[in-house]
Amino acid sequence: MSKRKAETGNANAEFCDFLMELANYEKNVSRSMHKYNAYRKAAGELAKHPVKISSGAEAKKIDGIGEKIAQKIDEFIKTGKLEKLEKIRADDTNTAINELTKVTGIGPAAAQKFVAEGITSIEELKKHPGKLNHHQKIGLKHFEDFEKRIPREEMIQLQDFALEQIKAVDKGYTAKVCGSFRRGAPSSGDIDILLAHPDFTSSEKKMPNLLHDVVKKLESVDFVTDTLSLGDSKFMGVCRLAKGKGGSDHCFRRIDIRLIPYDQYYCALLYFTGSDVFNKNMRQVAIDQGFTLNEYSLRPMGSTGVPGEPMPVSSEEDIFDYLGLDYKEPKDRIA
Ligand code: 8DG
Ligand code: CA
Ligand code: CA
Repeated sequence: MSKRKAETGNANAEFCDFLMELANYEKNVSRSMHKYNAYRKAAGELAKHPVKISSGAEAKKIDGIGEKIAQKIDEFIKTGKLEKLEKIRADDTNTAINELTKVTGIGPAAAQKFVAEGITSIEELKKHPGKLNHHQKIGLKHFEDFEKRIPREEMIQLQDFALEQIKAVDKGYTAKVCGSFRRGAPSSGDIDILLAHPDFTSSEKKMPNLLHDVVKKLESVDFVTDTLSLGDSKFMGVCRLAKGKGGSDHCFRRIDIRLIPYDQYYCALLYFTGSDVFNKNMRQVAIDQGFTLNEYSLRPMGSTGVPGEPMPVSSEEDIFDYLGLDYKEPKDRIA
């Protein structure tokens, strides 16, 4: 998941913002994933609610919003702030942990360790390069750039360039930019590319070269500038567009490329298009309908609790169909 705030454009953005701030506190500081998920779900539901909520009681009618969150909404409407958040923000340890987890490669555990050692800011981190692994070093080097969201216009340029290079390696590749970009977001946190090739299916042995050849190509044209990690099927790295008109430099951007077995492409496409709250809800529908859904497949659950063979899937629509759902366009996949 990206570390930046979600794109706005919803009637309840104010409420979503404070719920996400609480969610991040639970994830990074309290390490309570349960509360983190509850706040995130509430924010997701509010984000897709078409009108602005005017009271906690009204919010409570929405699925995923209980008494405690309703009370916070009332407090925020009445006072314009939240006592709990004010306290969280006033605590130096909390703010330090939050700050450090903004660096890609620094999770809550690493951040807490740094803070315990007295490293409490990005500036302090820069004085201790020896304590950082490769991923964290690159994250710190490009910290300011990675904090910036990528405008849609630049996302389109990044997409066009990357996909053209991929096709130049082998016309057989299928490649698509998913994540928030595919959902039509006005800006994105990073570039998420799904890659598939008919030669590689889930019954074949791994074919890491299909991924590695693409990464090498993108490096050779000075698009990919750093590697954070490279495995058989997943590349995490940094890229940058060549100088724009007038020679102005573009920012360094985070890019993820995943190689997906050809027969699992549509389940992966659905998953990596998100949003993650939408995915969570869809997985629950699958369970309710007697299936199990993940980034690889949709499988019927037998009475013994053992999933059966994957359903044949040749489009995202197929997955919605099996679950008895109306198809949702990517732009509508909020929650
Ligand atoms: P953003 O980059 O613009 O901030 O948003 P995003 O594109 O929606 O988020 P992302 O963090 O880049 O993840 C891409 C998609 O992957 C996301 O839309 C849904 C799916 N996804 C989940 N759960 C998780 C997860 O825990 N980690 C990651 N990396 N992706 C996830 O549903
Ligand atoms: Ca993304
Ligand atoms: Ca991503």
